[in-house]
Amino acid sequence: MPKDIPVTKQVPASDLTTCEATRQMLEKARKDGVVLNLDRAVDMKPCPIGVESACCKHCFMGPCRINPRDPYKKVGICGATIDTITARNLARNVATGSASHNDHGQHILHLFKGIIEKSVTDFSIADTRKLQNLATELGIDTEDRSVEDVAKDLCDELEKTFSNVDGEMPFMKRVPAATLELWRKDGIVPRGAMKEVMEMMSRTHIGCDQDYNHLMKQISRTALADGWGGSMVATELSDIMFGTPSPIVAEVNMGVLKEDHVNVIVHGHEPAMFEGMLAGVNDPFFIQAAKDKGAAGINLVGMCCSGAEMMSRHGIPHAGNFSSTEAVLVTGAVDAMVVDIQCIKQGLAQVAKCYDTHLITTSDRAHIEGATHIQFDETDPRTCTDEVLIKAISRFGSRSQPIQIPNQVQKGIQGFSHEYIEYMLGGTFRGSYSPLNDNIINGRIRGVAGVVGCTNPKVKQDYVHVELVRELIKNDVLVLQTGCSQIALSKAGFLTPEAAALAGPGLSEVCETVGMPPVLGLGSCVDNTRILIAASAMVKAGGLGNSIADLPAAGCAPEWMSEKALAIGQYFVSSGVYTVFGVGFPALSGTRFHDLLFNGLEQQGYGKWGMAKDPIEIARLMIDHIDKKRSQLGIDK
Ligand code: XCC
Repeated sequence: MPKDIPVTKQVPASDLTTCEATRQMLEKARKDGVVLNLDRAVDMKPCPIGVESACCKHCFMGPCRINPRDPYKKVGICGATIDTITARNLARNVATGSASHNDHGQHILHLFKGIIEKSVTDFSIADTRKLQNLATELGIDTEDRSVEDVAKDLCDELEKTFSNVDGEMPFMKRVPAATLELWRKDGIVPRGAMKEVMEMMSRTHIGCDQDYNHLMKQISRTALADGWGGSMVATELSDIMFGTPSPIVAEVNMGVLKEDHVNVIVHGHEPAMFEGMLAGVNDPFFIQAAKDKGAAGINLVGMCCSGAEMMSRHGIPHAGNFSSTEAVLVTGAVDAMVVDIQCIKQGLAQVAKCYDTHLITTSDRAHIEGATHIQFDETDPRTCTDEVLIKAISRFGSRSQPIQIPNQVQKGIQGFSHEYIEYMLGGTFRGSYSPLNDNIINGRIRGVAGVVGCTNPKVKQDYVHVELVRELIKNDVLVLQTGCSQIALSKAGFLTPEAAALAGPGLSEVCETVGMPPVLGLGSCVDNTRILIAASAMVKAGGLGNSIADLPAAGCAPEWMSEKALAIGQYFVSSGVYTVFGVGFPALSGTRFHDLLFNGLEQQGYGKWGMAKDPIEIARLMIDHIDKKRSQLGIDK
């Protein structure tokens, strides 16, 4: 086994994760002399100034470091205050997060265009009804027109999401009037994503925008260009091309790997390569090739967000979230891990080498030193996916590693698109049969919480996600989930109708009547836009105020780690949602910029940020906010 870089200290594996499968694999890795992310995290001492975002390295006169205990005692060499420094740092985090989702969305649009123009023939339009509905919503004439004509107009319209340099993004048509009015008044309606990200980067250059209140506006605009822009394009067009999710049973955790099968894991974010792999593994030629090597078949499994998306849409099994992607390779059972973009740790290359697993990159935007690159091309997907399968089948035939697969596996119901939630809860959000708004107004459901986002080895894996959600549903708060958080709760068994027994009396009554779990999984991180759409539909259905900020709702990313999470958090705040982050927050408490984020924005009519580390404390903050909104709406009892 190749030598790994050793760590200098270790703590018990059970201190690092509540995921039993990951714990077992971490123990095994240690015995094997292999170092995983969870151990590297213990060994790392994050910079105490950087963690407070009190350091500026936007020019080379510095880096300038501000003392977090006395932040107004000093300014940077250029004179930048702590507020400017922190605002600029957050601005660039949000710009990166927004760029990531918009890049994803633009790729999805490109694929859609390829289908319309027939340069892409391996994919097609799966949901024509959604296509027509979306086109109508965006003001495109659909009457007596072919699907192709409507699709072409929709494509042209959605292109503006990225390319506009002025005006308003197409999806502004979906924003509740009062929310949009506030954005217009403050000049933060996003124009085009490329424009917003470019302007954000330009304004944060040394000596440019140095008023944190003014920077805040562009931070909001750049974040809104993510949630109501590229992410929404990604979700909506992926549904149109690959099918709109509806409830489906899927298995989660490392026990989905099968010792007697060729195991292929797809990890990343964009659905096209994964969809291509799905076609490949069902090809009788490859099934036979696997059997010829002694395998019972080919087992295709997902991880992280593309896994969450494929699980929601097709019930593909899911092996685990962000903190488990290295650990899963320690099973020795993974014949190939195929990746595209985002959240793919470079450490995977070394762990894959130690366990003789093929790590295969497929996107021209993400190569990894030590991995094999096989370019995925939407116009010819099989060239890539066939080569991946040949490598995986061949590795199965010559497996040299002892196999140890944790037997943890949990079934759950996935695939709650916003369309399905609307249908399930009464056809409209305020209707005659058990609709969501009525149940909120009558108090059976106290409010709605979005619990989303990553896992972060600074906290025990999955612990904050699970304990937070447990407390929320106990207090009759309906929980909507995406991303790695959804996987944490799926592993813990909360995405089952039986979990209604853990809910408070009101929520459990609704769950039992409708036959739904108290925790609804909506998909990947771009699918957070389903929460925005559901929130808008709740406002428009009436009875819960005029803007998203009026809703008895709150959001949380309890174990966040990525810049995308900051962009998502900010677009929820700017849309009107109180959003609590766990782990920590990159702004210094007691500074003016921190006060703007955590108080001032709410006074201006937006949502606001919150931060707490303990799950019960996070739940208390969210429930108090929900109760405050209920009382403002006059529906508290
Ligand atoms: Fe990445 Fe999307 Fe975070 Fe998971 S939740 S760690 S961003 S994979 Ni999106």
